[in-house]
Amino acid sequence: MIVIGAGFAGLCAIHQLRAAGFSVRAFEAGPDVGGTWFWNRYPGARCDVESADYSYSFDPELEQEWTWTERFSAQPEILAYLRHVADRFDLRRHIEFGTRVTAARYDGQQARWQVTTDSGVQATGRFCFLATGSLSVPQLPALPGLADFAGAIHHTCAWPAEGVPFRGRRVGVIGTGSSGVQLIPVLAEQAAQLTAFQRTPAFSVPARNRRLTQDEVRDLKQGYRRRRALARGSPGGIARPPVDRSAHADTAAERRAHFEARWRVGGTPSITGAYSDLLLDAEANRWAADFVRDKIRARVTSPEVAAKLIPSGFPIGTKRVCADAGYYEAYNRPNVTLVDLRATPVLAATASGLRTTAGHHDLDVLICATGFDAFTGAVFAIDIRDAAGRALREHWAAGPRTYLGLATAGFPNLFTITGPGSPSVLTNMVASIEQQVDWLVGYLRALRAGGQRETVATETAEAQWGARLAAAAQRTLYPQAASWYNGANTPGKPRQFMVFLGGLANYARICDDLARDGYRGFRAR
Ligand code: N01
Repeated sequence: MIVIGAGFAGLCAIHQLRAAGFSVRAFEAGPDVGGTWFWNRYPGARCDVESADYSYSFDPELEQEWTWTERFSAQPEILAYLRHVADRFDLRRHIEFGTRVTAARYDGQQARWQVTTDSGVQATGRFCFLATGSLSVPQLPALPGLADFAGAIHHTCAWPAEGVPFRGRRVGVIGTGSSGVQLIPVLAEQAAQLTAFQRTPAFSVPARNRRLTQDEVRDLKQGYRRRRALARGSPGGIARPPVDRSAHADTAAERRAHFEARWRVGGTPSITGAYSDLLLDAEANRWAADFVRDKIRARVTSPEVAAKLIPSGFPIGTKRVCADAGYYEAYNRPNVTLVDLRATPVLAATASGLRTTAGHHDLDVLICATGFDAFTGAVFAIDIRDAAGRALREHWAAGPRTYLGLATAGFPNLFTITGPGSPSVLTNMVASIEQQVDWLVGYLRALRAGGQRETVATETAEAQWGARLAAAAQRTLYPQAASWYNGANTPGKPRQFMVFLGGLANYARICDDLARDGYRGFRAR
């Protein structure tokens, strides 16, 4: 088995494949394990899924020996966890670090993948797992003059290990998505002057992170089995049952009280998960959005600044809701300025800052919190070709085509973990990763038992899955936003909703039914 990537998905795949008796060789571009959690080490980086859910369930001893300290773990703790997992299960010996896979070619005669790396290493394996991450290829803004900027430029996802000094400096942040929203309040406390360049205001809700008490840690450790079962049976892969009530079932006062109660609890699903139809019904969505807009107004002292921060033009939740700690309050500080790029667009970077239509902003450091070429960026970074030499990039030219988000017609023995077309980013990623890896390992065991060495998704299965994905998206409000869920954030990318919206439990049921039905949709030999 070839595994590409050693983040949550890669480590899980290595562990489970090895446990099933397969030999594994893994490649990781970074110098250590961690993937997303290795690279996104900007100040304030923190998960928006609760620590207790955002962890592996495959080993009860691991659950008992690891102690999460906060409700939502910060990046250093998650990275420490992944390092611990790699060491505890002796996974590192399978991984070649600092080695980027540049090409993968299928040999139809041998039924094997041949991969090439930037260090000149070649390897072959019967199956190839792309554990390359949904959000791992950063995007820099295409600004004229960026190369002339004399100060330091950093993307949030390529943060220097030694950190970046901000004290006494004039710092600019472009981008106010999840990364910018986490970073800005931290930088506001350190920088002499912070200028946030905002193109689209995000909806952000308080994370309400806090340290876990000893009692909570004890209860968590005692309750893991129940918690995991609940998470697996839920749409989001988290141990909280979804709300099964329409927003229309409540009066305006009841809704307000319900939103208020959930606002006090905090976290990304607190508002958009408050009712079952908030992402299906425009009016219900507006009630939720207006509630958050009122909260933003209340959090920002200047009505002019608040007006710039109020999101509009897309339903709440159709671009990812951010979870913050003091984001809006940061704009109440005298050293923080908000630049609305829709009113005053950036014209160019200069040697000493950014020029907008309203004037020049002097900067010593520029941070790009400008997001990722999501889902397909990391796949296309590898020149993947089928036995006839046809590139996966060509097969996906009009948008990614997958069966179950796991496999692609014409590309045998190649699997994407949390790939386009799977529930992935709209669920707890760790739960989704484990479900997919376990299911695939089950399939590979079945193939081995049957003496089969090749499997490929059929064109029909792939087309039907694509139609199902698109139909599911059309039933929701999601297509109304220009987001990285549908490729709109990447210039030139085809617009296609890339997430299966049926939820994790439903998806797992579909996968299990197909398995019982002889892995319908795959052709094996
Ligand atoms: O990236 P984003 P992110 N000029 O794409 C702006 C996960 N995550 O790194 O919306 C000016 O969301 C862009 O503006 P617009 C999470 O799933 C999770 O913040 O395209 N601005 C937007 O404001 C998240 O959704 C956590 O108009 C430009 C921002 O940059 C995903 O990662 C923390 C621009 C990009 O926002 C990505 O988040 C961090 C340009 N040329 C990340 N190009 C947590 O768990 C882009 N922008 C909490």
